[in-house]
Amino acid sequence: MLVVYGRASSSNVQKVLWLCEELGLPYSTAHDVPPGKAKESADYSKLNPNGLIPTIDDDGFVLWESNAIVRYLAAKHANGSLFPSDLRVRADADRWMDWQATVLAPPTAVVLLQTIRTAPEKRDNAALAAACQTLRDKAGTLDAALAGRNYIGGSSFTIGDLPLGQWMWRYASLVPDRPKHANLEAWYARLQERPAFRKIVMTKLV
Ligand SMILES: N[C@@H](CCC(=O)N[C@@H](CS)C(=O)NCC(=O)O)C(=O)O
Repeated sequence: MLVVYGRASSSNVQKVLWLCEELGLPYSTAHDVPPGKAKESADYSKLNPNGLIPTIDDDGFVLWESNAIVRYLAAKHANGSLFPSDLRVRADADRWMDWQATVLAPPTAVVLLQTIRTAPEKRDNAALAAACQTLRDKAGTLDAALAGRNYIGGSSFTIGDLPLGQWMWRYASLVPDRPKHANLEAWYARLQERPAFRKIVMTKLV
């Protein structure tokens, strides 16, 4: 059986768990450690030399890097649906996974650290304000990309929506004074209709 290593509150773990729930894949979880503690286990570091979560073990095949895991599981179990068979449709959706990881994740990490993980009197308010503003601007980029589309890859829900969707929950939960973005809000409402999104992503941020 598929084993997903990592705590369920982690943004990167949620991409994988959400996909498993969407596909109805049986899985078990392991290594549910508090934030910052993932690399404290020598056994876990043998699975993932980065000491980061998630990692999967799929009947002996060990893989880390959340987006690579999502691509692998979707290609294996959802080829032609969440993993589009049309090369250009797939590439279109897929690039948003990398965009989330490289463009959205760094400022989002600052916001998480400077809000729910830091007492108000100890916060770096300048860093927090700058990260929030970056995310408001990038939300505008995503809003424009969603014009005329139900999902980021087009009319159907695909792998591209998973990293962005977990980010959207954090953006909507933590960033104040968000500009009105009609396409983004309509897409977010569509995600919230999905039981797997509500179960895995719309949970307490820690
Ligand atoms: N690029 C990696 C990043 C993984 C990552 O940074 N995971 C965080 C949790 S979201 C982590 O392991 N932090 C250390 C910890 O929680 O101990 C991926 O996408 O899998």
